[in-house]
This record gives sequence, structure tokens and C-alpha cells, in this order.
Amino acid sequence: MNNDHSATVIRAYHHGRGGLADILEKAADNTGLSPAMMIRLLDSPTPSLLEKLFAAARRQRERHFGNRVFLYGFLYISTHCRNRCSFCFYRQTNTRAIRYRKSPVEIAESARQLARSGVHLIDLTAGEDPCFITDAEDDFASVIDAVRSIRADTNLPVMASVGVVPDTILDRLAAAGADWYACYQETHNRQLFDQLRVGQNFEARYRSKVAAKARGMLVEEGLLCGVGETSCDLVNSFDAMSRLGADQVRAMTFVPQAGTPMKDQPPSSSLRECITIALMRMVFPGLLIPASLDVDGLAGLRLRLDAGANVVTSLVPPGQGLAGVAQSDLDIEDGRRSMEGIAPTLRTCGLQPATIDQYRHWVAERKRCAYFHDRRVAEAC
Ligand code: SAM
Ligand code: MD0
Ligand code: SF4
Repeated sequence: MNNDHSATVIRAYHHGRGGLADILEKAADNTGLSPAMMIRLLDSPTPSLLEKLFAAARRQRERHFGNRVFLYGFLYISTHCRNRCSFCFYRQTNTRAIRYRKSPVEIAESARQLARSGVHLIDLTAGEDPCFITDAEDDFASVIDAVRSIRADTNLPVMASVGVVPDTILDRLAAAGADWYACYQETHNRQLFDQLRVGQNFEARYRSKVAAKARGMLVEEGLLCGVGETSCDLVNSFDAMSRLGADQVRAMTFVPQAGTPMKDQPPSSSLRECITIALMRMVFPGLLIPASLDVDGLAGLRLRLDAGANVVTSLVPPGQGLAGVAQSDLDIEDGRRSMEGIAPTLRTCGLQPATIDQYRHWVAERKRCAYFHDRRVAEAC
């Protein structure tokens, strides 16, 4: 941040709301919204400030991506999990969770259906399924085979979201052609992490993303909103995302789940998630930021796109017995989490699907920059 710019930020902060409104109106690039301003937007969001924030976030999206958005198909291939995350419907001990494990043939068929519908990426997601973790040579064989065959079959980029995996598995995922590794910290407040991801290791989870980057994969980091985090926690997470060098950053509103320790937590409004999306767009203008269909379904898409998101995630093919995560069945079997389902909303928002070549180009450019960035860092050491 140059001196003139920080002076503007400090002045605006001392001048109260008028100053912040002014900054948001003029925000051309990287804006210099101070942490204090971001916290104020999260804590006391007045309608007029929010309107300006969302408009500024959309301007940033437009500068970097025009009116094009990317679309991700979502396959929850196994809902079995050895973990007990307190927020998750699929935690090991939840007897209400619907459990399934899709076969290679079923996965291939669902991936083809998604590819035919025109998505730009297939997100292969699973719980930390004890069946994958065999401690034998063929550990995670079914996931790795699924990545390889989807790549060969659909020629689409693939994301793997299968929890924390050993470095040897990251090697094999990368070799099989996984372009992305997604693993969300949920929060970078360690005390809160321990409450949310019961019995899991904060560092190990974070390091798995660093290790995935070192293998040339792009990484997605993610936050939960409405789980007891402070606004300061959210803003601190932006720093952590930046240090990690995340390529895609998300926020999702916590949806209380039957049969879990957090089942009685009052559901929170998605506004905080949308403010977080908009702030992430201001802090990381050129990154990918999802509008997930997995929280409020199709009804919540417009709000998230209007806040500056540029990827629609959690498109799920109907008729395959597939589940969502935060919303296990909302909008799936009636086909609303589909390309046809979202098309009218995209039009209303003045957006259109990118071409697959545009998505491939973004991924390739981002990998190339990461490669040169890592070499510069390595040479400087
Ligand atoms: N099992 C893997 C893992 O935990 O990394 C991958 C899939 S996990 C089910 C995907 C993400 O869904 C979680 O990291 C969390 O951010 C989100 N999620 C899970 N339960 C949720 C809930 N009740 N409300 C909102 N988001 C939720
Ligand atoms: C989504 N339901 O995109 C998915 C999931 C896992 N990589 C993503 C949370 O919203
Ligand atoms: Fe398992 Fe992932 Fe759910 Fe945690 S969030 S219980 S690791 S499926």
C-alpha cells in the first residue's frame, strides 16, 4: 500500500460512514479497505453501505472476468466419514445421515451427465471414508482412478475434496490429473477450529494445502459464517488465505443439521456470507469466489452473484441419488441445481457462462503464475 493510499484510508476511517461510502464508491482497484473498515461493514451493515460494497465488488469482478462466470458440477461420491465435525450432517456418529458410496460406473455416468450439461469442472467430494484409507499400496485407489477416468472421459478439469490426505496421495492425485485440491479450514481461529473440527489438527489441514500447491495443484480455502466466529476472525482469515496463496476462496453460511451437536444453533442469515464474499472480491479481485447452491439453493444464487461471486458451485445431476453437503437434498431431484435451473438467474444478473476454453485458460495461467512465483521464492531463499 503506498503512503498516499494509506493516508486516504486512515482519513476515511476517521471521517466515519461518509468516508467509507466515499471509498467504496471510488474503489477502482485493490481499494485499500482497512481491516477496521471491513469489520465495520460486517458488524454494522447499513443498507446504503452494503449497496455500495456490492456494487464495488461487482465492478472488480467485471474488471477481471467481464460478465462471464464459471460453473462447477458437484459429485458427493461417498458420504461415509471417520471424522466428527460438529457442524456436519455426515459426521461419523450421526445416525440420521444418508450414507452411500458410489461405484466407479455410477461416478462415471454422473460425471458424463454433468459434462454434457456444460459445466467447466467436476468437483469430486467425499467424507474421510475409512474405505479409502487402507494403509496399503492402493490407498485411495478408487478416488485416484475416478480422477483419472473423469479426466480421460470428459476432458474437464477435476477438483478433489476428500479431506486431509498424506503427501503421497497428493502426488498420485496430481499425477492422475487433479487440477484442484479443496480443503477448507473453516476458520483460522484455532480455538474455534478445535470446536468445529473436533479431534483434527489445524496445522495438518493447513499444510495439506501448502503441499498440494507444491505439487502444482490449485487450492481452494474456505470459511464458515455463523459458527461463532467474530468479524475480526473473518478478516484475519483473509490474511491467512493470502499467505497460503489460495486460488479459490469461499464462504458458506452454516446450516444447522439434525442429529449433530450444533443442531439447535439458530440459523443465521446469509447476509454475513454475502458481505464476506464481497470483501473477498475486494481483497482478492482476480480470484475465483463461489456462489454455492448448497446453502440456500437456487433462491440464494442471485444474492451471492450480486455480492461479486464468479463461480456457481454445487450443480448436482438429478436422478442419481446424489446428496449435497450443507443441504443434503434441497433443489436436487427437481433439477433446480442444474444449468437450466440457474440460467434465468444468470440472465437477471447480467452474467453468462464462460466457455470451457476460457476456464481452461484461467486455470493454465494461474498454474503458470504459481510456478514462476514458487521459483522466485525458491531462488530468493
Ligand atoms: N470431507 C471433506 C472435508 O471435510 O474437507 C470434504 C467435504 S466437506 C463435506 C465440504 C465442506 O462443506 C466443509 O468443509 C464445510 O465447509 C461445508 N459444510 C459441511 N457442513 C456444513 C453445514 N452444515 N453448513 C455449511 N457448510 C457445511
Ligand atoms: C459446494 N457442496 O460447492 C459443495 C461443496 C466441496 N468442494 C464443495 C461444499 O458448495
Ligand atoms: Fe467428515 Fe468433511 Fe463432514 Fe468433517 S466436514 S464430518 S471431514 S464429511
